[in-house]
Amino acid sequence: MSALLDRFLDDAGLDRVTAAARRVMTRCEELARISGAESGIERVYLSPEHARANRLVAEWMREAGMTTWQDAAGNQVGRLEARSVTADPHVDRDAPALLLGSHLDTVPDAGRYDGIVGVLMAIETVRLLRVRAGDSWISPFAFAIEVIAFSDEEGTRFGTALLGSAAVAGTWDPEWWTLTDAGGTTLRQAFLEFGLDPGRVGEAGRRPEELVGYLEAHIEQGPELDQRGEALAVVSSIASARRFQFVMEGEARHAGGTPYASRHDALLGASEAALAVERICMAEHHVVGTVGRFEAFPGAVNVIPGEVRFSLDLRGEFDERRDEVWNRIAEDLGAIAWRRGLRWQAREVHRAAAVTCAPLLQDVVREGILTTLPNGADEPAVIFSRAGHDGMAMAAITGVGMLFLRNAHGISHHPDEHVEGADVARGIRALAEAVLQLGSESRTTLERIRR
Ligand code: HGY
Ligand code: MN
Ligand code: MN
Repeated sequence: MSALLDRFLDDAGLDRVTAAARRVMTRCEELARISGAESGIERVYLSPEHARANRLVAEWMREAGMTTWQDAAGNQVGRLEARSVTADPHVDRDAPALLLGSHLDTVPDAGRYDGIVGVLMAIETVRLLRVRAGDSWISPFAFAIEVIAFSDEEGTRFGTALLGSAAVAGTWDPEWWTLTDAGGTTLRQAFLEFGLDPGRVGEAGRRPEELVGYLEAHIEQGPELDQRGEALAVVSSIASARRFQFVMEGEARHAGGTPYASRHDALLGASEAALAVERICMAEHHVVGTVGRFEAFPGAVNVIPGEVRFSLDLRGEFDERRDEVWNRIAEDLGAIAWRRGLRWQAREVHRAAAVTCAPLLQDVVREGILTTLPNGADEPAVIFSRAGHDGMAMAAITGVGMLFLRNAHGISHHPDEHVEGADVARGIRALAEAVLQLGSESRTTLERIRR
């Protein structure tokens, strides 16, 4: 399929895409070395590693011709101004921006590509599409192109996710300031220690009219593309999410002298609860529940656990189904606690609605993927994302689109996470083509994206 990109690039076009993919892979390795953990990759919000990664990515953004800044929530941003439609090659600094990007933060013991590869592919897309205007680089379109490296998609440090993108979307919740990390540092203190002013977090907010849309490339974090033998997919929607922190309380007693009949073992109660989550969710389509954190107190080998603190990550393709499943889980927890003479409480620490990707952005991602396939190839895969993404927050102010890349066996949130350089090259081609397709749309069409 003749691609706009082939006409846009010079003869060395394909070599430039290959070189871009190689740079992405090398830079994923470089970022992987910025970790707060003794071994493995861990980069959390407002940490020294977050600051180091921002500085490095800002350098790469500037090298691609962008002006850069760190916003009031610690997101790293780069911008290529729009070409003026009135006078060429003048620059239109007030034009809305197409936002490309992903996140730089990670889970503990993370892989190298979750989030990171999307940020780097976005920078390479800018490098491929930029045009000269005097002594600076600008976007070839009537819209600016920005790359944003979100700072807390995972929620690893404070438990609630999408903090960086929530600030950009203007949905920051002041209640979050009292969230604490494992060491007891509040989000407010962490802001101050990072050099940010909590009182100015609102300045990270973007107005809908400032944006054309948000388009993110990301690894699938599931096995579907690998099983289909395909490299890329259009994302149709992103699963809704709810996260809870539980406390299950019983009685800490002597492990030897306490008869079973008088035990109120919080660990056994919480274990039954975790198994109930699995049983209830497995009976559902497109609802998944995971107990990822589980701590027993006092944690001595010869003491019956008097308290267990555990988490629940619950997702569903549709908010209503997810909420019905939550109600059934809560009922089961009540019955387990009653039968075992335990008390339980749950605190919801995160909630994000399911997001349907904007039709026009799905279309241009599909067009982009088609240009990476031989003529006559089947339609590209269209996948519902069970993984959460910053687009869930960004949907509050603009249209969201996503391009998925195959990652081996769908392994993610693990050091074995892997993506092939050849698939990254295909992904960059598809992303650049999608942006060019948007560039050929009229302003009124583009304004429909965010509705
Ligand atoms: O949890 C998720 O789905 C994403 O990787 N933060
Ligand atoms: Mn992740
Ligand atoms: Mn991610």
